[in-house]
Amino acid sequence: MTHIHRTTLRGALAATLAAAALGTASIVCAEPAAALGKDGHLEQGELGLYYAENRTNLMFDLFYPGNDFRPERYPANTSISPNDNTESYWNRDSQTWSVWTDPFRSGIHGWIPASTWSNASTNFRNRVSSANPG
Ligand SMILES: [Ca+2]
Repeated sequence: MTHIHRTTLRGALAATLAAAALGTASIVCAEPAAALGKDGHLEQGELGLYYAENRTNLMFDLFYPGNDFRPERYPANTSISPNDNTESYWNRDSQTWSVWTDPFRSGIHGWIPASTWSNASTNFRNRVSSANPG
C-alpha cells in the first residue's frame, strides 16, 4: 500500500469518526430515544428474557408484543431461538407483562409485575413462547 493511499484512508476514517461524533452529540441533545426491542440491550420499558438463570447468558428483549418466539433469535447469537428456551426474566417496564407457554397468547398464562426479576417457575422454565405488555 502506498503512502498516499494510506493517507487517503486515514482521511476517510477521520471524516467517519467526525460524523459519528456529531451523531452522538445530536442524540444527546434530542429527547430520550425510545427503547429498541430485540437489540440485545435491556432498556427501560422492555421485558428481558434470559437463556440462563439469574439473568445470565443470552438475553431476548421485547418492547412490542412478541406473539411467536419460534422464528425469533437471540440478538447476541442468532443460531439460538428464545422459544421454549428462557430460564429467567427482568421486567424493566412500568407495567405488567404477560407470558404464555404457547405462541399467540395460548397455553399457561403468567404475569410478570413491573420492575421485577426472577428465575422462571417450573411451569415457565424453558417453556415461554409468547409475551405481551399488560
Ligand atoms: Ca432493547
